[in-house]
Amino acid sequence: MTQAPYETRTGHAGETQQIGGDPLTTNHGIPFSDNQNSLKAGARGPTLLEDFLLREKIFHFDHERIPERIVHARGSVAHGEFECTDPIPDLSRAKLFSKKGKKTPLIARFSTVAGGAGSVDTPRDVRGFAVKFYTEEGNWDLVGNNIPVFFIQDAIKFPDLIHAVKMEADRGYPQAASAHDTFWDFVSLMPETMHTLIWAMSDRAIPRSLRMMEGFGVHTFKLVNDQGREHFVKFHWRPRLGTQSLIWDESAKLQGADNDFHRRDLFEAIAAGDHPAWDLAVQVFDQELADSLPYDVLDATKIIPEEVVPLRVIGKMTLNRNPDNHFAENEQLAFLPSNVVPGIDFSDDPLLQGRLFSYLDTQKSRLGTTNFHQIPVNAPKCPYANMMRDGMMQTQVPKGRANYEPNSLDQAGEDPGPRAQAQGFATAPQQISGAKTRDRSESFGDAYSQPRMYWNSLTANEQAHTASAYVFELSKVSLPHVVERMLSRLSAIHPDLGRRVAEGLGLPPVKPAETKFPARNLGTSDALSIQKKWPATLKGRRVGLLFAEGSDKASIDKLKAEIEAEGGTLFTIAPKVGPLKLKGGEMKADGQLAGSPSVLFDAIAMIMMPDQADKLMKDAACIAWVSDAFAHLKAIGHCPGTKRILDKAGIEPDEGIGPNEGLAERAKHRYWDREPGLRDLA
Ligand code: HDD
Repeated sequence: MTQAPYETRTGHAGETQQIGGDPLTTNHGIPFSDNQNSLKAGARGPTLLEDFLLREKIFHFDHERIPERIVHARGSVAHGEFECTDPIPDLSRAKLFSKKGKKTPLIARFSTVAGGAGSVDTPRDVRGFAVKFYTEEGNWDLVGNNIPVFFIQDAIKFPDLIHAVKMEADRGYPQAASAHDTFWDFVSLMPETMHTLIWAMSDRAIPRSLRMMEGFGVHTFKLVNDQGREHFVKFHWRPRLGTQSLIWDESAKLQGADNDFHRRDLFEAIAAGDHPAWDLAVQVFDQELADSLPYDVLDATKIIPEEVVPLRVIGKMTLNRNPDNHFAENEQLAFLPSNVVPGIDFSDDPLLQGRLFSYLDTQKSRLGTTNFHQIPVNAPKCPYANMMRDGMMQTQVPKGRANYEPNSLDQAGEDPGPRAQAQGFATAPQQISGAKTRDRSESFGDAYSQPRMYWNSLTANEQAHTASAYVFELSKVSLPHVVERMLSRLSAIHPDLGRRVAEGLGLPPVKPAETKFPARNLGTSDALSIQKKWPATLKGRRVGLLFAEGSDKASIDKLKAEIEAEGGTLFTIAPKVGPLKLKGGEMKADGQLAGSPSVLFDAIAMIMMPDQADKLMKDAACIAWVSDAFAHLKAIGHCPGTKRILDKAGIEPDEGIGPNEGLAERAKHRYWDREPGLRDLA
């Protein structure tokens, strides 16, 4: 084969029948004729050492895996593009922001943090939100999360944080869960974790879809224009589908229903041409504003509320192409926060500074070579040239004698190689003075005011979810002193929070933890709540329809058209997938009831004749289907024949429940008001 390795096709030659196009060859290009049988001494005899085909194939298989990422091991990727919608040459000389309409290719990777590569998609966890922009001036990697703050302030604590949250060192569990002793032991000893913790206990940590998450660069970065003028900046991604979350019981059940719920959702949407999009917005401010804030902008455990520094949308990311190969484009994808382009620079945030070191290092460990930048998904799409040479897996063949710089080989008429350019990246000059010390600035000290602001900004329903999440997690902690210490921290955030969580655990209230920096009142920020911004839309959402033999096909078609007209999709489910005979035609279901619980959908509907409904009511899966949808606060549509199923499930009608007519409108919402009557929340 003559294609570059990235484009290498897998041949499909069978023993006797040629299925694909290319001849099946070894890795060295030798065509071979039998991929079914090893070389043996007689048909029933031992395998011969001579069998280089067997040896090469098994050798390669034995070495197929590389170490998974130490954090963010499980992720989903998609290719796309960034379009500049509001150029900012006055703020940054980065070319990707220079012209309206300018497009830059990119790849995005969304991930959970704690679980391994094969773990589930919907645990309570922070989500990674990493974007590699292949700009004309090299790669810019914006390696952020779906939560705008981080657990710790200094990179030196990162290994401790991750050791504490991952499965426990002796027993190797729990996988992909923070609800265990070591995590809460560590965080309860580290007040700086309180702000990110309260975000992680809120619905932010159980997103409905990767397409419905906000993203944040977290740190304060710098923008630098071509006069060298600097501004501080924070980066935000805003999903065009709005920010939406699951509820806890739903996310837990989804882990059984579909481990790949988020990955599948992203892949299927892109495959269907429903390309998810985000606005890229910046919060830009100067040193003077930074100095006026009651917290330090270099502290990654703090946000700057949008009410203080508004967001300015400068571009749009659209994800429009699925990966061709999971290993090549996801496992081998390597992000480096140190990849910035001219016009973007780092701040002195000590967490960011440590990250600049860590990511380069981890790529060598995972990808085995300093030449990982040559892997196609990591390689810049612009030319690159330097005097770095050789190393394991060098796939390029540099020409000429010049492998050092400066050189004067051009005077002898030879190629002297690349030279530094004045317009290339130059670190923004900055005066630094100070004693060499391991101190932490006092300005990083306030651990409770912003968590209090977050708590105060949530709706009553979101507060109940958050307090209940603390109760759930702490109920899994077997060390009473850890629970007590944590309760004292929650009381320091807000007395109501501490009291509600203690009550939820069946414990007496605990006095607020002593601190030099008690919580101040920073007011509220509506932008922090998901529910206050929840979009009324069916776009990107899925309605599950249960039908059976004899259902009215015209009613099904009508409902499908209504859902699709609003941008949603209808997924049909029947006790057997069929094709089933219907009144007015025949239809095959998309899924079987037993394998398609209602957690997979944003709303449900039923269309059935009364006799079929009577039959189905005896199936526990059918009752669970409707009662779960009800408990997960979803809209339910029924027809005259199926109302009896709701009655059997003991479902009290409310505004989310009604005939299939009107479901397309009702399905745009979740019914938060239903929840207090259903669930004993803290
Ligand atoms: Fe990190 C991966 C995000 C702090 C060390 N991190 C990783 C990924 C994301 C983040 C999204 C996955 C990238 C991918 O999809 O391949 N990390 C963050 C954010 C942080 C942060 C938003 C704080 C604001 N990270 C952080 C610190 C350190 C690391 C302080 C170490 C000192 N992170 C790593 C790592 C990983 C990583 C070990 C694992 C795999 C990788 O880098 O490529 O180096």
